[in-house]
Amino acid sequence: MARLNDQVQALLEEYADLLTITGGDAFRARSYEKSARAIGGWPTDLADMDPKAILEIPGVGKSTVGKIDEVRRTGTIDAVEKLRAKIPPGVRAMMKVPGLGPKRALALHQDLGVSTIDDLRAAAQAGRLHDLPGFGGRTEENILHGLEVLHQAAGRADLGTATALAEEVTAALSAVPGCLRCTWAGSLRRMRETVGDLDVLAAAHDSAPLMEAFVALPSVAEVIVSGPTKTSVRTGAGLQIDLRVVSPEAFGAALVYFTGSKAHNIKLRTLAVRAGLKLSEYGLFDAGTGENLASATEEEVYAALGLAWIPPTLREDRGEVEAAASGELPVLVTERDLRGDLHTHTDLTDGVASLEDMLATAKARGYAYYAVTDHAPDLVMQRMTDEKMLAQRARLQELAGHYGRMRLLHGTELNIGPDGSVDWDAEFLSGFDVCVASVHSHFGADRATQTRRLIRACENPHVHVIGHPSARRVGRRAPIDVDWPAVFAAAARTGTALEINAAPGRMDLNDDHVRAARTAGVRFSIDSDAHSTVQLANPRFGVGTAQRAWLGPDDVINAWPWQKLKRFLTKPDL
Ligand code: DGT
Ligand code: CA
Ligand code: CA
Ligand code: ZN
Repeated sequence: MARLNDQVQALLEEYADLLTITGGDAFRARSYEKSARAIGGWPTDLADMDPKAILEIPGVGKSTVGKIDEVRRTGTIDAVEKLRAKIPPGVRAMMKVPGLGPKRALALHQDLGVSTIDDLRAAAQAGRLHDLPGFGGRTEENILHGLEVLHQAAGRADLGTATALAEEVTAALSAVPGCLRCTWAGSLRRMRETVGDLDVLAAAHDSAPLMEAFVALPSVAEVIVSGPTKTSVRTGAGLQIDLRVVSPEAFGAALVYFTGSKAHNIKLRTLAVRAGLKLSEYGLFDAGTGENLASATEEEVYAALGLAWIPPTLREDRGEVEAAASGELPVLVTERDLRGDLHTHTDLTDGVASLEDMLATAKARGYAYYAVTDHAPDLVMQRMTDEKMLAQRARLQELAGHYGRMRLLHGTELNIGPDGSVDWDAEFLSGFDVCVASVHSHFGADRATQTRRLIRACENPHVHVIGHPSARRVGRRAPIDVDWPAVFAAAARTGTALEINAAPGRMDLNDDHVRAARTAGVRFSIDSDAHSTVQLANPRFGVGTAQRAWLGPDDVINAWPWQKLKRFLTKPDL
């Protein structure tokens, strides 16, 4: 099961949305939103906490404690169910369309009788939304974009959700007597940004105890098919998990096969055929004699094909097989290479943990440096002021040396305005050790505007990193429309790093963009964008993206020692 915290967070966020659109008390809605975030970011699983301890989570009151108890007992919240029932399911689906949002979805339903996603698409395509109040400019186009984003993500889980589930399932199965190996394969092992289903592989002489334990897992809601070699289930959240149990002698070949990708497997099989061999999920065989040449480990299978072992994140048939054949596989950046985090928040803005708690968790990660980058004042709802920022800087100076060798950097996350300008004047900006600058508004502007905007931000001598450059939200918001080659060239020319934002809901830049940017000579920063101590563990997901783009430690500025990073943070005169 995912943490109870995540389940409660999702329900409370939905409750806040439903309250807002059904005309409920806006103050109550905001307070539920706040407790939702606090609970999602709380490091201890709610399931292991008593009500008194839960009440001590900042932003959590008695009524929320009652709702948490309800979720624990029933899996849902009655008040949420009641509000859900008031709104037709098609309209609730429309509310999730990026670019439309809850209020406009409800208005369309009430004024035009548009009550399904299909109605909405037809109306937008026919240009019928154009002249409605609140639908001006590029709204119609953005809604069509949003429908595309939803379609691509349909039924797919983000990397964070999928990883948590995979860890839970493989830990439970590994504990079953007779289980010799258990790991995940498929797109999750390749660390794609979303995962269609989970593929779990186990080795045992007798599969029955594993299959029994699997279908009895608490997160399993439905068994789709069950047999001695393969069982498929669906979780309560709707994600499919396939478990395959193989004999230990065939584990390596099965792991290669079920890790994929399909394109990578086809390439391997072609290679095998040319050498007079046959490759399957059971092993690599001599096509003539049927002799088993390799099957127990992945290394043996690759070696018998004349290849070095290929890291799963590369297995997409993008040149990795050729590189493995000629001994030219890249040295990839790993999570252990990361020496710091350059984009993090505290409860001074929208984080849910204190500065001290964030620092203590960062120190435990073994970092050599750590930047606090709370939001800047142009994001009005964050209520940042010069005084608050300077007080935080003073506090950081007091804390210097309190966290071992970890160097504390004072930074900020600036807002890139529609014209490419950022918060504060040059003098104030020069007081920061590091500035991340990100797009948080005007997502619908046209390509020329967005491109100019990002290039101008790169040209700003105070901006070191462009945060979540495409501003997309996985499955929820389309990327902004940008001439990427032009922005990559500007980032390279100005010595501005582009972020690989590792929050699983962002994953921004994505692997394709990172690959193109690297070719253009860009450097990257793999950041957590943590708003809680738990999220400081996000960088592992960004490392997946970096590896998929073939990045090595030299390409990543927060894999550099402090002295080298320090030089990078002094931008060249343009
Ligand atoms: P997903 O689940 O859509 O995110 O993507 P994958 O890559 O996990 O795909 P999935 O679950 O359909 O299959 C898992 C792996 O099994 C896949 O990466 C490669 C292998 N596989 C599945 N079907 C085929 C096939 O028809 N031919 C070959 N060569 N391999 C296959
Ligand atoms: Ca899969
Ligand atoms: Ca599958
Ligand atoms: Zn941001």
